[in-house]
Amino acid sequence: MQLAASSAHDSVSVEPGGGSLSPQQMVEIYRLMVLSRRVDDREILLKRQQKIYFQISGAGHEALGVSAALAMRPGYDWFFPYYRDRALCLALGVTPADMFLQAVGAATDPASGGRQMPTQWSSRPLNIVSLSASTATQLLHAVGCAEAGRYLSRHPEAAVRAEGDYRAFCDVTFHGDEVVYASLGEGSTSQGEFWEAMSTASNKKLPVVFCVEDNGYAISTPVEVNTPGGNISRLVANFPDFYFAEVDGTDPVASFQAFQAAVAHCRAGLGPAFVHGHCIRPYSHSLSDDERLYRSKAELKADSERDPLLRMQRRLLREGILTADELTALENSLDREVAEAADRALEAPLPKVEEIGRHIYSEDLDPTSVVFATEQAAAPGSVSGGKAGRAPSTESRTMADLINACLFDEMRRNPRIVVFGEDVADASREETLAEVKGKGGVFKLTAGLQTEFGSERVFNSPLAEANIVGRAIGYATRGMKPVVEVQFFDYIWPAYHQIHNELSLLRVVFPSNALDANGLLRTAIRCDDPVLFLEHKRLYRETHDRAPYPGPEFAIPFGKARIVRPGAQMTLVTYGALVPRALQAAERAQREHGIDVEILDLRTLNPYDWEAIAESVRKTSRVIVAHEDMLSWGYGAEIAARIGDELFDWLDAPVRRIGAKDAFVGYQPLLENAVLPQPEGILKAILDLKAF
Ligand SMILES: Cc1ncc(C[n+]2csc(CCOP(=O)(O)OP(=O)(O)O)c2C)c(N)n1
Ligand SMILES: [Mg+2]
Repeated sequence: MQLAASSAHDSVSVEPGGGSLSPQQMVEIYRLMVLSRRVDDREILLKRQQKIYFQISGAGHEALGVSAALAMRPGYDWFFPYYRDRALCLALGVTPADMFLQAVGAATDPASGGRQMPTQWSSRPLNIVSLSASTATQLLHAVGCAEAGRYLSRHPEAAVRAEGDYRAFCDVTFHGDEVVYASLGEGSTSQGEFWEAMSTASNKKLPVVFCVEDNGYAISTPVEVNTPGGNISRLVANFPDFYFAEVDGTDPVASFQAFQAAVAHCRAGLGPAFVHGHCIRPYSHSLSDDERLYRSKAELKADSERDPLLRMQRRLLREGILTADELTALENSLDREVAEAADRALEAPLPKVEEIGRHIYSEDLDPTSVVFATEQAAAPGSVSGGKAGRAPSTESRTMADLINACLFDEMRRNPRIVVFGEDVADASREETLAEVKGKGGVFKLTAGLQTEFGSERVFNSPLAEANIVGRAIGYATRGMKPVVEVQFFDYIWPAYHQIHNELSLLRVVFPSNALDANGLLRTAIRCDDPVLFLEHKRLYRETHDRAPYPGPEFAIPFGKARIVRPGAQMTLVTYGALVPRALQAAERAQREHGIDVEILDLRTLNPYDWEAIAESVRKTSRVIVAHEDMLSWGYGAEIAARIGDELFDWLDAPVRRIGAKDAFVGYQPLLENAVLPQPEGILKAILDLKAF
């Protein structure tokens, strides 16, 4: 048996043998390992009987899972496991009954009420954070979770409940020395998010235990295809401040000792830990896979000899901890427990179809509600913000200024807000701020925030967009309010995996002017849902859309369009950068052709103000939907289709759309203008539609 452990700063040897484990603990470890395997076996049976719809087992990984759980504290520490972690979850306190309820998709499934697939573990009381099926995405959440725990322990005032925003519904707990567990298979270490998570955990000395459960295969792909040299431990060995252990993951005692040392390192604040456990995968990847198609008989036989259950059983007998009869009695009683739990789950009530719309957005705070309708009440006031903050003023400010002002206001109000992203800090090397002005974002939206709120609340991220969004999700898990910036939309795609599969349900906001940007950003920050806040860089410093600073309570509810220009003969539905261009076109249409166009600025794209669209179209009977993005498969197609569907009887002409040509936006202004919609093109569409 190969046992080794080392860290960048010290060397810890792990001794063979039971170490500090008592005979009772050894029996308990075995009980949990067998329980895990039996739940898998029963689920496999149920799947074959078509009583459940998916199965992927934790077989061969039991020793690692149980020993990790025993080294940690359920409901105190935090857990970001992956699908093979059945034994971990059982050892933390998830019951076989909970697992079967999840497998049948029962209404009473405590993980998600039949929404998530089995093995997408989740338990609020145990701090097991719900996961998606994507491999390695959750590692960045673990990092953000650890950062948030550290922040809260240094700023306990941030944990206090507050009225007036999402904090009224969002309790925060922290202890100061909690550890975060994050696991993955060896194949998933190829994902960029694994390296991004390791980098940040190392850089910030975060208390995250990374556990690589190395069963040698990623479905049919062997380890050496994923990992240069075939051993992930060798590749990560130079990350600073880590505790490293490479263990036989079929041996629960060796694994427990490695986890104990790893957890101690993290709890003491020395940095993260990396436990690499070599285990086996005796049941193929999942029930849809047959490993005999790609693994040799000799290899399968060698694996079966390392079965962790078998090895532990032999050990208990050899060390006289249990007799053969006692072993049999234990296993029989587990069989009965598992069979009963499965039978009960099969009788459990199924979810109500009409409840599928629940749990999509916050049920506590609705950003479309009147709580956020303070538009009328707010009066222009003194300008918030770094430099201008002291001087009362009613002068017009740009969109960039009013976004910056809103960030200042909200950060002053809510100590749970952290701002991070590429180049958002004034200067990462704080000492230089004595002599330099500071950067504060490539568009200066975050200028001065670090100087006022400090580097723990405003800081630069690595140049890695998934890292920014993934860590933000981890912060939010702890009740924090991350306001993170992706520098340019062109580079949002590395984060898109996180946005689509992890954040998933986003409100989408696209302001067209300074005042809207201020009020909508305030709502975005105070509400309880994830919000994608899109800012058009061309609008940041435009002259036409400026506004006085409206005060620190000014908010605009989502889903309320703005009538930019009332009109009687045609409706133009638009948003963002096309609002000013549409206005130019509409004014020319009035002046030169006597056509009276009503312009609606949607302001938020999800939710969007269907009532406002319908009311306007019923009045005008002609409609154009215009946006700057490409026409094909664009946002406008959805709006146009709905108008055609629901307002057909009111229309006197087909619904028209305006969008960018299906081509790249050229660098040469001539080419750029040819691709993006211009006022002349909008005017032409207005004339065509009027003449129809
Ligand atoms: C991002 C992503 N890509 C592909 C998949 C499909 N997939 C699911 S499991 C898996 C193999 C994972 O192998 P490994 O990380 O070694 O874990 P193991 O299943 O062996 O425990 C793949 C390719 C996925 N779930 N997520
Ligand atoms: Mg694997």
